[in-house]
Formats: sequence, C-alpha cells, structure tokens
Amino acid sequence: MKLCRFLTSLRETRIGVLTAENQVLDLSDAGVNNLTFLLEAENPLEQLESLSQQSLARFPLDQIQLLCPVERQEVWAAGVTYLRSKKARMEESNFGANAYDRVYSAQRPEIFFKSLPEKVVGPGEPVGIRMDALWNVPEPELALVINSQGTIVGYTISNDMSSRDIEGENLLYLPQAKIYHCSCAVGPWIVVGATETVARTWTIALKIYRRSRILFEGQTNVNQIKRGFEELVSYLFRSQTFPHGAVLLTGTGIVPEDDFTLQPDDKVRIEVNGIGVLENTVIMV
Ligand code: DO4
Ligand code: MG
Repeated sequence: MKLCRFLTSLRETRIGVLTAENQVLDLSDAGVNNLTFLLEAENPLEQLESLSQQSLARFPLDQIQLLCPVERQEVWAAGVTYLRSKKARMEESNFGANAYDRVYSAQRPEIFFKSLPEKVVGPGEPVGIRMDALWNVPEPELALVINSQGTIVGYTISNDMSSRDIEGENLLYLPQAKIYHCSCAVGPWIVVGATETVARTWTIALKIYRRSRILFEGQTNVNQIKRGFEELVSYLFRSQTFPHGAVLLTGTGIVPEDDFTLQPDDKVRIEVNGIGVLENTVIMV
C-alpha cells in the first residue's frame, strides 16, 4: 500500500493512502493525523488495510499537493553501497581514494547524517546546489522508512544531493558536500508491506532535464546494493536511539559522466518502479 502526506485545496495537511482508482483516501477522518502513528503501529499494513475499508473522503491526485512524508524522523544515509559509487568516489577523490575502496568491503558500512526532518524537501519543491561548489549531482536512492524499534516499515524515494568537488577535495569535507539548504529530497509515497526481496526487484531511473530536453538518463537495480537492508539498519541503530523512527538512504548506483554538473532550473526526475516518481527543480543556494 502507498501512504502519503498531502495538502488539500483548503491548505490542510492530511494523511492518505492511494486507492486502486488512483485517488487518495483521506485517513484523517478516521483519526489518523500523522504518519508516525501509523508507522509505529504493531502491524502497519494490517492497520492500513482495515482503515482503507472505511468510507472516507477521496481526492483525485490533481486536486491535492503531495508533501514530503517525513515528520519527525532524522534522515541518515549509507554510502558506497554500489560498485558504481565506489568507482566514482575513488575517481573524484584527491587524496582519500583508498578509504572508499576499504569501506566498500569493510564489515562496518559508511553511514552519515543527512538531514533534520524539517529541512527535507518534498515532491515539487526545489533541491539545492551550493553556490561555492562547481560539481554538483543528484544521487537517486531507495530510502528505508524505519520505526523506533528498528523495523523497516516502508520504502520511499530520495535524492542525496551532493557536491563532488567539495567531497573530492578532502574527505573531511563530506558534511559540507552533503548537508546544506535543500540538499535532501524525499517522497512522495511510502510503500508499506513490501519485503526486501520484492524491493530488490525494483529499478531506479534518473532523468535530468535542461530546458525540457533530457540531458542525462541512467538506471540501476536495487539488487545491486551490496549490503542487506537489515545490516544497514542494525549499524544505524547501534548505540543510538530514534524515538520517532528514522529514514535511511541506501546509496546511489547512478553517477553521471564526470563532465556533468547540475545547473539552476534543471529538473531531476527519479522513478522507482515499485514506488513512483520524485521530481524536483534545482536552485542555487
Ligand atoms: O562517501 C561518500 C558518500 C557516498 C554516497 O552518498 C553514496 O554512495 O550514495
Ligand atoms: Mg548518496
């Protein structure tokens, strides 16, 4: 089932679920006023299926605005989980290439903090490129939605916007390459009830448009992720608590050619075939 946060034409924020007729069923009238409540339920899928049986208001997709499905969850990200990412990081790095090589095969994965929940942007909102960076790319990634107990309760789409020149200059600049205004986009749907085996059959596709023409397109398969999802989550939850749950980006397997950099007004479209589409336009920040 596909879960979302959305805004009605009266500018009210609601929680909804996508119906077979491509409409959004408003769960707010059934007393569901936040996503976290559902994600923390004992069996979120069962809960959603039972809520969907109720006669509730429905909205056609073109009458609502889908919002970022992150409420109070910190957003973290795993890196160098695909061979493609390891290769790209090693090429861009001035001094630290060896670190990427080692982390790809090390027991402990690379996991870094990406965003406070209130700073994450949703579908249709701008994503940023830093004004002091020269080489900026989107990183289309499957994201795990995890409850406070460390259980994966859903999957969504994310964009780990990154400045390759800043990271490449010195590994210690990673937080500046990764964490800045509008550097993280997530949404619009959280798919609840899919197993890792199912998620691993999905494809991630990236298209970048400049003046309405496709400038870059690439794709990868979720199954190329080297590490198990539970493995990534177990490291995230080591010596750490997430009272509202967390969102964990699982790394990128799509890297544009080295002469490519994003520009303001480029449109980034990420599609995961089991989830939907996340689309954002680039601004300079
Ligand atoms: O080590 C740098 C980050 C890598 C990353 O974000 C990715 O592989 O997706
Ligand atoms: Mg990434």
